Amino acid sequence: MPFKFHDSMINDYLTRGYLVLRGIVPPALLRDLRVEAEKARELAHEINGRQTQRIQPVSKFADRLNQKPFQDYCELPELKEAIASLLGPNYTHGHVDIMGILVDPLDEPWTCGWHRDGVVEVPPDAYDDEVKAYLADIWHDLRCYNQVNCALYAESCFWYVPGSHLRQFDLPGERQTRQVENFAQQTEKMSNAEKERYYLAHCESFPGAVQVHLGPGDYVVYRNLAWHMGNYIPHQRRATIHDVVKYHGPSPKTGWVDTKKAAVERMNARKAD
Ligand SMILES: O=C(O)CCC(=O)C(=O)O
Ligand SMILES: [Fe+2]
Repeated sequence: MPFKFHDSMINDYLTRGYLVLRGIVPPALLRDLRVEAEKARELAHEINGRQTQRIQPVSKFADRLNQKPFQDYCELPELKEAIASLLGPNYTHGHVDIMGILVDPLDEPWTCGWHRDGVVEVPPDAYDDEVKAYLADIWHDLRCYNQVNCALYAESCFWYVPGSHLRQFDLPGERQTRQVENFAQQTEKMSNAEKERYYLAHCESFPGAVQVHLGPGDYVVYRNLAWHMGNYIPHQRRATIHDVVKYHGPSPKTGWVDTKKAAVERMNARKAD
């Protein structure tokens, strides 16, 4: 059945923080994208090692990857219309100079851990009131923080906490594990099956966590200030386009890089005291 946008999807996106546009990539384009994504997957492991989970951006590898299917994806009328219906004019859903391909690691299960994008860019000890105030100004601004996974093969790697994008504060049990947990050390002596179960338990134990199951050609757009994570298994193929929905207009707010830098300096000064 061809994809059809329903107005109720706007409410779903605003309240849950993520929305799956089921089967929005037509089969002919899906086939062409898979051909290039297979090459990208091999290239990712060739360049970044067997355990790597991504290659980015696609345009950097124009000598090895045919850009045409990715450009067609960026121009796809169904996606253009759906994003315009969801967010209004002046947004783009695909960019070859930003988009990556998320791929399965070859040897072992792996996870990136629970995080809120943006927040995770600041060390937990540096996440002080000034950083919070900066983010508070744009936290609910729909022009910012819209991210995308578009699955070329069925996959269930992505986990999300619906509604957590609506609050900047955390609830009991909501704890950043990306960059905080030493997963490699904790799973060092485990078999692959044990690691797989360990990481799955890590996903499931987070309060309110939902596993997002994507079919081939499904496009999930999500507020990435919400709690979310990726969980990767070597025997399940993954080739998923990873991109943002980008707003084209006056920048809602600048100075994030300086804000992060100043926060780390304040943290270091506190530690030196
Ligand atoms: O692999 C995924 O689906 C999520 C990746 C992610 O959360 C990130 O890159 O920040
Ligand atoms: Fe993320």
